Amino acid sequence: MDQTELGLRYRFAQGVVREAGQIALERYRRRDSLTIERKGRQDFVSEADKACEEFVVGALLKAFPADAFLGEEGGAQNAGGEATWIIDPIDGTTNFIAGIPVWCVSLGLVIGGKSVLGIIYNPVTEEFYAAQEGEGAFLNGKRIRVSSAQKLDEARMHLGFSYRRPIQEHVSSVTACLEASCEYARFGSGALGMAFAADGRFDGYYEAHINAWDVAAGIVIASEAGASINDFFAGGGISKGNPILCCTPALAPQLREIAGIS
Ligand code: LIP
Repeated sequence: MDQTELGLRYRFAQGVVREAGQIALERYRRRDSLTIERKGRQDFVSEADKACEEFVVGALLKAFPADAFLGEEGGAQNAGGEATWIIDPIDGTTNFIAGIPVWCVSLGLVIGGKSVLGIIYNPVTEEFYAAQEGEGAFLNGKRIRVSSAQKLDEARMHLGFSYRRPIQEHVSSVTACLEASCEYARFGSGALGMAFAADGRFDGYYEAHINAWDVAAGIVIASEAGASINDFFAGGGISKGNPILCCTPALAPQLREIAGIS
C-alpha cells in the first residue's frame, strides 16, 4: 500500500476512534444500566464494547470496502484484503465496568504481518496516542519517546495477566522483577500498557499471552517511540495471540532472559 493510501487511512481512522471514544464514554457514564456478559474467568463484555466495535467496523468498511477486519467481539470480517484493521473497542473492560478510568479504544492496521498504523484513545483522560510506521509516535499531537531506563533496579515494569496462562508464570515474573529491585504494576489494559511504555511513564510492558486486538496499535506506537518489542505476529500471533515484551532497548536483554523470550 502506498503512503498516500496509508495516510488517508491514518487520518480517517483518527476521526473514527475519536467518535468511538465518545460512544463508549456516553455508556461509561451510565455503566450501571449496561448489559454485561461473562466470556470467561474474569473476562467480560458489555453492550458498550459491542456498540463501539460495530460503529468502528461500519465506518471503516464503508470508507475502505476492500480491507479486512478482526475485532475482539465480532471476530474476523471481510477477510482476504491486503490490510487488516484490528479492533479492541474497549480495552480494559473490567476497569470500564468498575468505573476505573483506565480503559481505551484501540485500533491498529496490519499489513504483511506488521503493524503500520496505531491509535489508542482514553476519552476519560483525553489521551490520544497515534503513530504511522516511519512517521513517529504522538500523544495529543506531541512526539513521544520511551524512557532512558538502563538498569532493572531503576526501572518500573507494567505486568499484565489473564487466566489464559498459568498463575505461577505470572507469580514468577513478579518475583523476578522484585528480586531485581524492579518496581511493577498491573493496570488491566494491555493497550494502555503499551502506550505508557511508549511515552516513558513505564519502562516496559510484559504479558505472557495477549491477543492481537490488545496490542496491534500499541506495537507501532511503541516501536515508533523507540521501544524494543518481540515479534508478536510471528507464529500466527494475529489469530492465536502471543507473549508481548515491550521495553527500552537497554532493558531488553535482561527482561528477555526473565521472560524467556528470544
Ligand atoms: C484485557 C487486556 C489485558 C489482559 C486482560 C484482557 P480486555 O483486554 O488488555 O492485558 O490482561 O486479560 O485481555 O478484555 O479488557 O479487552
